[in-house]
Amino acid sequence: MIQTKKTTAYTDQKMGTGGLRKKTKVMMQPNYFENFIQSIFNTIGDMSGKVFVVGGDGRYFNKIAIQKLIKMAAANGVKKLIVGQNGFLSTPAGSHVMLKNHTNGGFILSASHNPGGENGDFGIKYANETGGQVPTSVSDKIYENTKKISEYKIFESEDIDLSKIRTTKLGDMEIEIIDSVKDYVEMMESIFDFEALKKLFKSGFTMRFDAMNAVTGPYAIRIFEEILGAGKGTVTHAVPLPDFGGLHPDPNLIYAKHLVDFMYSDEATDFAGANDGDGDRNMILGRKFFVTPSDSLAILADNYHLIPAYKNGIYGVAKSAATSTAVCRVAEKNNLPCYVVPTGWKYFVNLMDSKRITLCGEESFGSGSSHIREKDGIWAILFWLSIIAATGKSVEEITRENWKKYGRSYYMRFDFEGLDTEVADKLMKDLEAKLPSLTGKEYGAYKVSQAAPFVYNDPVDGSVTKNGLVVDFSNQSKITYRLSGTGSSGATLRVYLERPEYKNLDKDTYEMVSDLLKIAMDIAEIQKRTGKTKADVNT
Ligand code: G16
Repeated sequence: MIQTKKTTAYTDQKMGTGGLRKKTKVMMQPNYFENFIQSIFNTIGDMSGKVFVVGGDGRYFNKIAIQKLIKMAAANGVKKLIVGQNGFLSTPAGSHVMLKNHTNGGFILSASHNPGGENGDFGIKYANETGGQVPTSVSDKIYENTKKISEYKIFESEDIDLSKIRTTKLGDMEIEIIDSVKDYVEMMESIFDFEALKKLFKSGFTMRFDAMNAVTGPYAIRIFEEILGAGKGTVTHAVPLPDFGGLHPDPNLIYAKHLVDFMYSDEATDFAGANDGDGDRNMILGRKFFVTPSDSLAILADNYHLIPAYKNGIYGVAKSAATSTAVCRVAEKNNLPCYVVPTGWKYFVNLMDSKRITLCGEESFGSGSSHIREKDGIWAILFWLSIIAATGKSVEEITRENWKKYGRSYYMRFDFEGLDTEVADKLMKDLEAKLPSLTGKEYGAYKVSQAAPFVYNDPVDGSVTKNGLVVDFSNQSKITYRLSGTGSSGATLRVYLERPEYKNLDKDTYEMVSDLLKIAMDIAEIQKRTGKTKADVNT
């Protein structure tokens, strides 16, 4: 039976860079989740004939939230939901299911790389018919609706059993429960040469994949261990747990330190990769070697011709403004356009849909292609394995060759976490006001050539987005400042440093950017304003 329930609006349901992300306990407040979902439905309007995909990364509150979502969809007149078995779908697998079935979009319940559990974070990624997260124009409308919501509709019924692959009904709505892994695996098989990868593992090549106790475990076991023959035990932390077993599922040098330590030990495998909570981020490691996400993107772009799906050519590449310029150097030499967008995967979607780009990526450990409209962690690892299989070279050799060919961008990100929101906002506002006065200023060997906010004019829909503040130096070095859009409380200031070099290719990254770090701290008065003498996380 359909019930209409009265509710009171919350005022904090504005989506950030990766959907709506909050503390799990905030999401679990009475009607909080329901209000947000109903506001999306209200924004869509007529729900008749609509088909959506639903899944999540298995974190705490997922099961309850998915049942609520199913019952609300039925009550709001949705025609059909396609739901991952047991409620599981990685973000890339979800995007693929959306595109494959020509749906109206979908919901991936995940706070991505943020920690899970009752005291962790929960999130909702809402995608439209593009298979990618909605543009700001749509999320703004949803936000307006969240502020005036007064009732929501829900179907009163028993929970739906999601454990079996089958088709069932709730009221008039059809529910198709699908294998969460199968479609994704088929897509990967259509992009990469799996026979070549099988040969690679047969030759004795070793790898470790860390699923960080999150959603990619079952995908990775199927692909790496069962199909490609990488051997049992290749996939670690393979069972998705509601609290990710206490791991912070962000595959970087800090939160996947256990994997980094392993790869710098004598037991190291030839290759290692890790994914985040919902499977869209990736980290690439070789023996005693870490590949920065910016370098990884440049290397993928330089080797697209080795992959069956891209061998006939790619349209172009794109990166976020905070990502290093390495990929654009590759693009330039290969006569490909290189677009620079604000942080947030949604900005790549228009470029893919209009066939302007094929490959794209970000410094935040995300890379992907137009096979879907989200970044894709396992895809990135298969891409790297394919380069290794085709060239017979190690991760380190491939990376060093790329530096020799195109130059090396020494690159680091420094995060100042847990800041008071007002302090952080004021820091950015005052810094922006100060930017024009910086041009021409000299800081030791560094001379400011330009300082301005990053402004993006979307070539497809004409929208204008301002995100981040950029200080460029005459030696091509760059400082970018921005506030994170994925936190669940307080503010995080991210400071991104890049120093391109064409001769000094074997230096220590931290040493190479330490002068820039001092300049960045100084220009933005970080210590004075935040009390922090150093960043909380360096990646
Ligand atoms: C999300 C977006 C990414 C973006 C990242 C930025 O990632 O999908 O495109 O790069 O947020 O995070 P922040 O605003 O904290 O720098 P994810 O993996 O969290 O969905």
